[in-house]
Amino acid sequence: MQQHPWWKNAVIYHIYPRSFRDATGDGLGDLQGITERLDHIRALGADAIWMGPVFRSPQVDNGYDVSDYRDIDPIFGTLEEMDLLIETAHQKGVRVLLDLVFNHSSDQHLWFRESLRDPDGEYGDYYIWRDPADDGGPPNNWRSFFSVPAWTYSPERQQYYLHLFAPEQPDLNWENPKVREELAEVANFWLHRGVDGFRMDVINVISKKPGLPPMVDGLRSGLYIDGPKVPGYLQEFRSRLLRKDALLVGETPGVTPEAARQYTLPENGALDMVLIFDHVMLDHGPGGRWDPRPLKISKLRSVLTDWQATLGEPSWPSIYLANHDQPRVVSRYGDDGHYRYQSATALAAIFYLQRGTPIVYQGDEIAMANYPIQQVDEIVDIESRNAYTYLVKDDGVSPEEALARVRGNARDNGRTPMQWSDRPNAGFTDGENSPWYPPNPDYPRINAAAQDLCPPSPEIVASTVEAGARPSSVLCFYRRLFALRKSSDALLRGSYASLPLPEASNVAAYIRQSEGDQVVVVANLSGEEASWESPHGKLTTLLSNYLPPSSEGSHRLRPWECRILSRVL
Ligand code: TEU
Repeated sequence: MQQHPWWKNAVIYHIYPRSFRDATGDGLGDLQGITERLDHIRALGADAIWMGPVFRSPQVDNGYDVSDYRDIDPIFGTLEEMDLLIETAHQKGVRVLLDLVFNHSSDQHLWFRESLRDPDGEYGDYYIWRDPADDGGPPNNWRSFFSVPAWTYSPERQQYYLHLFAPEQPDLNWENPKVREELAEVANFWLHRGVDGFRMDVINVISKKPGLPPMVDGLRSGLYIDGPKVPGYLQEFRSRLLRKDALLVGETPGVTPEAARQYTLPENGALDMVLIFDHVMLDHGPGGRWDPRPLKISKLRSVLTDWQATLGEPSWPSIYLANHDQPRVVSRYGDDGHYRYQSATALAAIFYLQRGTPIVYQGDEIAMANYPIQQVDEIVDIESRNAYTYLVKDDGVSPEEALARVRGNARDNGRTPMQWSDRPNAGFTDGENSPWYPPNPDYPRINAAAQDLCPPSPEIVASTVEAGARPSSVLCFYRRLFALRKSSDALLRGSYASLPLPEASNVAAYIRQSEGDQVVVVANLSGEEASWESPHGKLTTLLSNYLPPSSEGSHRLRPWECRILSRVL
């Protein structure tokens, strides 16, 4: 395994295709739109794109229910347009990662239709079927991630089938070697067409505990999270790939530190990186995602530090602020009002300069905010809508309270159309058709075009922008941040060591270090002034989100101020 492969230096840009750019004018994002906007991605400093699923799908879960793994859904385009996207991206120095949804397919996939029709046929054992329990009910008490029971009865087959997500997303049976072979062949079909790797959806739930024992206290870990055969399945999968250097990033909800290390140790030949979840659950109350609580910075600090330790050498972390399953980070953990620029840039700096590969979710580079959901009909995402329904139906929560609890964390918040300009529909679509989801009403003010006027100087140091000038835009800051990262051996390869801070402090700080190069990163993650003990030595400002930057040795941090300082001992 190469010591420092391309993806350790890279920045990955995460595209939610249906909301990125609609080039055909039907109101839905498409492959042509992605090809058309690759320059925006390249200018950010990104070296690869991860595209959410664009395969044929009934779109029950916006493409995470695949009915044909080898074809492009017509709403996104054609195989030829995918080939053109891959070719154009490569010409621009951008690698392409697809999103493989291999824990489950759509219930409209041929395999499932055949499995249902002919239990003894070739596909009979491609899914997880079980006889009813003695009382005629489901085989066990498992609940899905989407609030519904995890089993659905088929009168045709007179058995239940397992689905850890929606009933329209039956779990594939990875115990069946034919299934594992089929899925490796799907991956090779796309590698043959030139893709460079994959994000693998919920890949740590593909192995279920033998006997499918009952769930106790709602615990999934060990039951079907990080199940016993996940490492072996992944090693076998990698061994079958056309390209052994294909990048494999596993999405691993609920992954334990031990399992994450096991999946990413290079000698294990499983995954290269995992997408962890601890930092996107910090505002979950006892009732989970739909029982939100304010974020405690001390908890965020320890999560960041703990996972940097867990995935230290020789593992390698991925780093993300948000994605299509999460609310917008500037609304969730920052301040999408007065300190929007400062909080968006401070969060980007403290996250993305850690050791690991940054993954930027579309729209975060311009600080897009949550959609102002006022009524339940504006919650169209299946998981979020189910959460609302079951809060009212099962938990006896009032509709008003249920809306208040769901609206802030609903997945719809991060799925509104990308805001390209102040043109109608945020420049997402030029057609007569309205976008599939309305753009955030703040798009005339918050859009890429309005932020694209970065100071001419590509230099990194803040001083290239006249002292006292209004800070540049979030987009310009992101560009500088990733240019700085690319220019610094400490930030690319260096070690990570957090700086101690009092429990009550809202500051986060760490030092990245490689031979002779030290970079100190500090951010005040609050809207109040804060203080910190800057480390001794000669400090020089490389980048700040305030202009003029504070004096290097200043212990004072303004609201949401971040500083990136080089340090010479
Ligand atoms: O999400 C995995 C997952 O854990 C989801 O339950 C998600 O994290 C959830 O919203 C957290 O509350 C992946 C995809 O990213 C998601 O879009 C799909 O809906 C899901 O798998 C099923 O394929």
